[in-house]
Amino acid sequence: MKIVKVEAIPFSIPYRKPLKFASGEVRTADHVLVRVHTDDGPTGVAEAPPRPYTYGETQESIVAVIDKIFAPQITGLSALEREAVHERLDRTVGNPTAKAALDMALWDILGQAAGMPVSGLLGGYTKRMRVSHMVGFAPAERMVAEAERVRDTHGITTFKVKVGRRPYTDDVEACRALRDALGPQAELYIDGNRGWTASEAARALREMADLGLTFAEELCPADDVLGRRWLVAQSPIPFIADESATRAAEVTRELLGGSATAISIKTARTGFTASQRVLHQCEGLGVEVLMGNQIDGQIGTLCSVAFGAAHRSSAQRAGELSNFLDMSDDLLTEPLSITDGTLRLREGAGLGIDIDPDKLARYRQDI
Ligand code: MUC
Ligand code: MG
Repeated sequence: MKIVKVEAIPFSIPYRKPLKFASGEVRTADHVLVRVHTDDGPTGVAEAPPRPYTYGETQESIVAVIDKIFAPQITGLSALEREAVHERLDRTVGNPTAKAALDMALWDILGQAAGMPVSGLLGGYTKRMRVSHMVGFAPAERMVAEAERVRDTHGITTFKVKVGRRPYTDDVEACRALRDALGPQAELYIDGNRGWTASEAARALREMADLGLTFAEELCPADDVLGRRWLVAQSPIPFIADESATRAAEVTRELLGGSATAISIKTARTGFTASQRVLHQCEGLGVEVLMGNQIDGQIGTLCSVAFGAAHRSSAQRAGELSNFLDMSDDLLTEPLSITDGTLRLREGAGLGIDIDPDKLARYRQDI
């Protein structure tokens, strides 16, 4: 189980339709495939999605930090020495998705070695999760058409609506159009990706008070410390911290500071080890969690559902597991599919990630 080699392979797969939101947009999945090889058998696999507007990482920086710093630091350690691995990774600040991919690849190794699914090792709560779909910026009628298509094709009835545009009334209009079209049984919540000021967000929330929204996420910048506390104190619905709470200490700061009342867990940034800490922290504090999406491909989505389905608290709510639907292709030999609004776990040992070598050869950027 000794780590003998770590690969960081950049690959690029275009989206059929870009996803636009207040802090950026994604047109191509410029991700990094991470493979951790051991001396006596299993190779662990995961992917890291660069999100420069959220974490400062790029595809090039992820490859560089793994090749130049992390791989030399962890080579020679056993896959069973996860705490020692993290101690070494944490000598470098930041780089959350690079660290998370290494963590999840180690869990994949452990699952394969034990002949057991990672989701079972993590907690084994359920075998499938309800799926929430993210609706990006577009004119209101196109957002409605997308939600209806996703509902009719995949049975999804929970939608996270991207907001944070100016004027904020464009988003109020889009949310109202979605509620009118989807009816009262659909679950809607909003994510501003820090696009509004606290006062714009407060007005928007007031004007949407009759829409039955479940949550509001990151409506204004966490750096607007007092403005955000003021906003959260008057929010009629739980306020989710996403990019403001990317590690356990930030979760503590946001919750205890009154700047958030629910937490988005993203395995793409906290892997399984640190995601479990955040989840337990939230359970202990009595705070709701949601499985978020870092605009993951199918590999990342398999990781999210493995974690989300493993625990009672993360399986309560629909998880954001559908962003891969907009990609023109992916690397798995057997593509994921969402049916009846749910995504099933992969059976078998480890994470069940089986990479198609022809697809990898077609999309990799390093040869
Ligand atoms: C989300 O929930 O915000 C967009 C930016 C990011 O960091 O994650 C995505 C989705
Ligand atoms: Mg978010």
